[in-house]
Amino acid sequence: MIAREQKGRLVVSMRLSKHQFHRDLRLSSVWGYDGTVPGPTIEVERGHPVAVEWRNELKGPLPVVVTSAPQHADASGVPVQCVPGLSGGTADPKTAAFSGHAIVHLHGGLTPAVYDGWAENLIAPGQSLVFYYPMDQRAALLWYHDHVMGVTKFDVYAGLSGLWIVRDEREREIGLPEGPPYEIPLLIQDRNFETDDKGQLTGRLLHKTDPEVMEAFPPFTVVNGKIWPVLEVHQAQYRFRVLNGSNARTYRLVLFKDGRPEINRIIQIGTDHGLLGSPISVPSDGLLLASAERADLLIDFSDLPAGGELTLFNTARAPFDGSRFPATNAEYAADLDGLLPYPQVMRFRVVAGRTTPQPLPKVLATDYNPPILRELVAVPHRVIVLVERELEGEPNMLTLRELAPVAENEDSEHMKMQGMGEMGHQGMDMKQMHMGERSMQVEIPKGEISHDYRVPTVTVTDAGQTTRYRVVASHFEDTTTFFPVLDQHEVWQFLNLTGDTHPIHLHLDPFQIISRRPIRYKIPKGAIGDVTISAAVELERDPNDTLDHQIDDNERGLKDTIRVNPNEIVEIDVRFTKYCGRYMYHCHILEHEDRDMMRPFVTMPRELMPFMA
Ligand SMILES: [Cu+2]
Repeated sequence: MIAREQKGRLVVSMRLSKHQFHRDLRLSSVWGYDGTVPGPTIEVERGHPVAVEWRNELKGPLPVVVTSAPQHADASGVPVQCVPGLSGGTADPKTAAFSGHAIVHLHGGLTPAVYDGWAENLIAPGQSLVFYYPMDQRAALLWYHDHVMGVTKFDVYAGLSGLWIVRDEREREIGLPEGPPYEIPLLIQDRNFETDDKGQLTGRLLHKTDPEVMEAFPPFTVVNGKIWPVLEVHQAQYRFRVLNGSNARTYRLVLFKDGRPEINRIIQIGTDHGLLGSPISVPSDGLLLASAERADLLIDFSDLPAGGELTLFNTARAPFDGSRFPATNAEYAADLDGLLPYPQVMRFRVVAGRTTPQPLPKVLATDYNPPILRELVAVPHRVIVLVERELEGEPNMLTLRELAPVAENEDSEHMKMQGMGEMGHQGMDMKQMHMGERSMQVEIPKGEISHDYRVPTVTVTDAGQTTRYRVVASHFEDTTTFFPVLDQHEVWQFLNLTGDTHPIHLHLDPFQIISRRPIRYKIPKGAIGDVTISAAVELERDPNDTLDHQIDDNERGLKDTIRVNPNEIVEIDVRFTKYCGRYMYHCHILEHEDRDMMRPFVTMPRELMPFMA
């Protein structure tokens, strides 16, 4: 769907329809944009605004069976998420009652707040909204997808996602392939299906979780709506626009030929927000893409004989925790415990028709520079911890905690907020909680140690300097605490206190990574409450930590989604430039975002800040 050909005015209808994920599979009911999976790819030109009328013509019920299986593994020890069928679970009646509320977010779009797809501004079935996209942004692969509060994971899984390509003159100067046959988008997702009484696949989509894993990691890899497709390619160089559009799964893609990885056949030229400064090779282990991350790749098939075949494998375990896997073993990456029963993603089959690749310039993008660290020392810093809260009788909750430094004279004020004002400072002792040879100081009432009465703080120790923080917001609906001023650089620090990698996404402008460093931390038992957390964090390596905490070359571009691995702090340089209003940032694992790893921020013009209440 090329916007220019329709004078920049597009109509996209969300519809219930049928889709065949594989030629051997029965038709699946889906919710799709224009009824297709994925939705139509929308192509726009930089600087040419586009208006899209998003029509909600969906009909319920949700075309996905949702279940949580009673056991993590079946009688033979196979994790239930690795196989089709409900695995003893019952279909969730609440999701079956959905009538089809929707809201559309253009991921990566520099979009005014009213058109950004706020998660609570729903379009009911039978309603429509016209969203206006200025498209004053560099060429990049964006994507549009559903973003409804609490149920994004089901709406996207049902089929509501599609690609959106912004084009510009810089790409044409470089001579990059544009459109078919040599530019091909690859939208990678994973899906599972229900089975009937005889164990036969019915084609009905299945979102299955289990008591130990609250994210769905379906076994079948789907590329552009097809399971394990084969793509015929000429003896030529191709440009692949790759997006991980899965709910939760991270992919580490390894191109394989004749039993060996062919990592060097791939040149990466772009990331989330378009061209990198120069062409680079992908990491030697393979190309990592967490949910919502994109890569612009050139793959040269021009030296291969007709009939040659290459396979793209995924070697990333799920849930992904940053751990490595050698590319040479990609063929053998199948790992049931790692919820990766089939590492195959797709195949390329070379057919006759030779074209010599165009030489690629050494310089690609010239419109951005790396962050200048000395200029970031004095800018506003925001600290966010990622935590997993264990709950009795229901799945754990992955959530964010926004922190603010505790001023020395602020403690008594803070205790009042905790409903403990009458105890005052006199009733408190300073006791030390030991963690190895280090210690964390926690204020507790005289007498028995009880976590109910602890003043919750997070201490962060960096090079001997300790800063104490308190939680200022936890849930999505808590008070907004982030009011970034337009054009002001900020440093956002994400500290991961969980065992999984989280792809953190900021709406609106792209950002750049500043640093990725190891941390170690101690969370006292029971210290993660509904809105609180006590933890001691040190910016040094945990002795049990095996990750390298490196920044890959392909992460040094303009990003909108960044992986934060376990035992890690990631710092990003954030600057919002143009649009004021209420936006969201969140983990892009949809099961996390829905429960409750998402928070608002409000961008403001500087001159209005003094008038904010
Ligand atoms: Cu997450």
